[in-house]
Amino acid sequence: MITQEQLDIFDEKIRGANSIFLFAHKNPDGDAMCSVLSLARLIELNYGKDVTCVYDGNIPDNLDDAPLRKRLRFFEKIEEDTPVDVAIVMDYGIARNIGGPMKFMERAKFVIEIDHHQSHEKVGDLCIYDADAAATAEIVYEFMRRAGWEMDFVIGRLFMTAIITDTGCFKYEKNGNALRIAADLVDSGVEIQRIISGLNNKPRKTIVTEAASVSATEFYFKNRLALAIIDNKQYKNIDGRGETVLNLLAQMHGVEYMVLLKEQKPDQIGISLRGRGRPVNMIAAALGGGGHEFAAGAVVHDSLENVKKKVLDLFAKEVRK
Ligand SMILES: [Mn+2]
Repeated sequence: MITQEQLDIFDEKIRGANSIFLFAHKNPDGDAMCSVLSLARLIELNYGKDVTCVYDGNIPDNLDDAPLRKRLRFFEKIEEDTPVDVAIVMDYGIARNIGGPMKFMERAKFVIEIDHHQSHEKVGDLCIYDADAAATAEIVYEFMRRAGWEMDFVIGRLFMTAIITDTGCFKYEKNGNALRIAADLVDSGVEIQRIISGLNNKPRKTIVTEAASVSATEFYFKNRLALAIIDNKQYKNIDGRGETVLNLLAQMHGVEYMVLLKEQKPDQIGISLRGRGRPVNMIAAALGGGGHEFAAGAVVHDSLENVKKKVLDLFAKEVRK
């Protein structure tokens, strides 16, 4: 629930700011990126203020065609001593996920956070948080409505892109809100099909690598857990996520848990976990990560072999329950 007090503080701080920075988690996904870009444009449209949008890590290739994509600047390209009056950090989960833009947050006079992650760690002076939102963009949309801001078609497309990516095309919606917002956006002229085909533009090498990883999937616990691997040699071919791998595994009969291990560096393994109606966030937490109930992840600094054993040991306890 967005309160009048939150609206008032936000309004006062934005009005008084000359330098506003927006960012989300490192390696932004569709929701992280589009939440930042939609709020940036809303502030420009409704307050006439210029904002700076920054990121760390990589943005997946399939978001190349998203509106305003070019407005995001790599954090190292910003001049070191740029003052920050207000920093708005979005869709980040825990502080460690913020990465490079953390330095802007640390020297900001006021920090606003907007998030929907279950593993949420409060870092801001003003916290706008809703664990029931299927995407951070949903909170931005609600905030916009409550504030009575005007929006435009570009903002509508950004909202839809965020909702579609974070809900996996509405599969992971948590209540009717994502659908209600989407319905309003469709009424205003946003075309779901066009946004989805805009997102279907991964490089060939990514799909080929993801398909090969699926072919080599290993199965455990009477086929209830499917585990796929992308080794360090193949890792450069994917956009950092390997979402297609997890989506394909989730289509297999009988599979309840999906695990993807990505060897980002020889001793650094990215772990993506998905559960079909089965929580996986506590396993991510046990590995030092976090996320959502049915979609979570972690990064562990150890060999691929050791991480695989660790993950399977954790699941063994869970599967037996
Ligand atoms: Mn999100």
